[in-house]
Amino acid sequence: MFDIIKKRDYKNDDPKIKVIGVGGAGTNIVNALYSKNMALDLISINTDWKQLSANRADKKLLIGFEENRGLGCGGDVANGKQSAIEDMDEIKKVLEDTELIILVGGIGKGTCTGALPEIAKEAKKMGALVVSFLTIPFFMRRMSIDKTEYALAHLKENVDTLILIDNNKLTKLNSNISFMDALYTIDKYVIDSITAILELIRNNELIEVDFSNIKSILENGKLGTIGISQVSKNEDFDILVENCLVNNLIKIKPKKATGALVQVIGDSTLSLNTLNEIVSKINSRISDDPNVVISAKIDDSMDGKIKLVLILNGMDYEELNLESEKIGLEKLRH
Ligand SMILES: Nc1nc2c(ncn2[C@@H]2O[C@H](COP(=O)(O)OP(=O)(O)OP(=O)(O)O)[C@@H](O)[C@H]2O)c(=O)[nH]1
Ligand SMILES: [Mg+2]
Repeated sequence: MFDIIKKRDYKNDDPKIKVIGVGGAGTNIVNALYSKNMALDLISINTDWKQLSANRADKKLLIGFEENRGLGCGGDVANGKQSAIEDMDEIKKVLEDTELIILVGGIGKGTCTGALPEIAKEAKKMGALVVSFLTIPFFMRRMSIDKTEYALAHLKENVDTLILIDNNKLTKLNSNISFMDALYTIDKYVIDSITAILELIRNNELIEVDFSNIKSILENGKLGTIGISQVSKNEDFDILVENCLVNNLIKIKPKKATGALVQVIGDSTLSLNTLNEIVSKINSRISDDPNVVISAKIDDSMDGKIKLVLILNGMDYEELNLESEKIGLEKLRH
């Protein structure tokens, strides 16, 4: 167990943000975020000492040593859950004094599936806004489906906005994709999304949004998705919006979205008209009376291009198409 070794570069009134990776997949993503040097605290929580010792997070927490001697959970969900409960006092210290907690991990084995819902529960209890990025495992075995059901059922009440990434979709899109490329694609999506959330919170010179605006969208947001897309400013903005909605890794029904966070980034020629046009295209694609927060930023390096970050949520579990009517979504609705 180590203390925070590096204080991130917060301005005084910045909301405190922590990204917490849980288990192998989650801590790998935290590791990749490290080199981006963003103003957030990076925490890795794992039952596997070897993986943790090679990790570059600001704080690393080994949990469940009594249970498994630092050797990981070996896919045992009960062990992952028990590991979190055993070390909850240490976990609470990590969660303290934080406005936004982003939990990251891969469902399918023991640590993340078992421990992450317990960590989420505590984070919510402590009053943080909790957003989670989770990958759904390849459904090669019944056991993966059971674990997915377990994780989703236990997260439902304890996460404000849950962003799922379905590995099965990835293989459907490209059946020849190598395992390494699949992991890379997923990791990149999560990293780009976290970067976009951070940008949205911290850098909006043109139209400011404050953290409470953002919180009003993400709070109790159920299922969410993030799309990022870029076009040249002379292109059709339908394409810009459509590319944000066609999230390849999980199929969404935007018409059900009740909340939208919109960020538009362009060079200094970005006009109010352009913003209006983009927002009205988004409005026509989502539910009738959505809660929409808009922010805009000038970045001269965009040089004639327009970038859109679109976070939607409020979609219910019924709207999930997990490549898996196979999984008992019925169970999750109650
Ligand atoms: N995207 C991504 N997925 C990964 C990575 N490493 C593992 N996974 C997947 O994430 C799921 C969970 O695996 P791990 O994170 O290794 O499991 P764990 O939570 O550490 O659980 P235990 O090893 O049983 O303690 C599996 O479906 C893996 O295939 C990674 O670096 N990136
Ligand atoms: Mg592991």
